[in-house]
Amino acid sequence: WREEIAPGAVVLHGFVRDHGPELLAAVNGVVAQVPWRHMTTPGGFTMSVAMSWCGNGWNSDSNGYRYSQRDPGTGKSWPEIPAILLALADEAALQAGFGHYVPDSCLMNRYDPGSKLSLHQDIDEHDFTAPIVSVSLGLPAVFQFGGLQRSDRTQRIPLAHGDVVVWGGPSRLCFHGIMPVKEGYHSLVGSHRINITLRKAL
Ligand code: MD3
Ligand code: FE
Repeated sequence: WREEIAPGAVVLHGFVRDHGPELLAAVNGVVAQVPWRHMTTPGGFTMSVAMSWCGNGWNSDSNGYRYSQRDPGTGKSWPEIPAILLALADEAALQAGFGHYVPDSCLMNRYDPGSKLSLHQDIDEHDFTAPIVSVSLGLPAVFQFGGLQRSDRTQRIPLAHGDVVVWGGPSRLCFHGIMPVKEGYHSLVGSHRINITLRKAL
């Protein structure tokens, strides 16, 4: 079912529940080319979340975060966004009321038990008018969703395997994070949560 948790933030519960195997195959195809890696934050901390990506890729170093079309190491373009992810992003954005959607960047986050993502804003994209589509697979997690100030109170939203959330309009710049993922086992994904976010970055 469809649930609006804040203006512009729409949860499509179970939207991709029946497409787990194809989505996981798409993730694994990308990961074979861009292996999971733990990035360093601009503050010098190693993230507990492992990341991979396709489309415009993600770079974090002492200069902060930045999107780039190519791997600065090899000069090669990052892998293309798999067709199934483009189709799903378009369908989800339409269903959530944002119209047709063509993302140019896809970040994949892998959470092992204990991994978390601290409260932050996504402000490195060039176009804040475009929504972000996120897909949750595997172990469940509790999403923290706040306001435009770090100190604003947060609501906690459980996200399960197959849930898709579209974040646009006034929710686009809200602080958000993921609470530490609990130990567990998912029959398809194993002991991980995988989140896929599709964006217009450049
Ligand atoms: C709300 N990832 O990669 S996805 C991230 O589950 C990130 O891996 C989380 O936050 C995860 O930056 C949450 C949902 C999400 C993504 C972007 C947002 C929620 C958002 C931007 C604005 C508001
Ligand atoms: Fe984020």
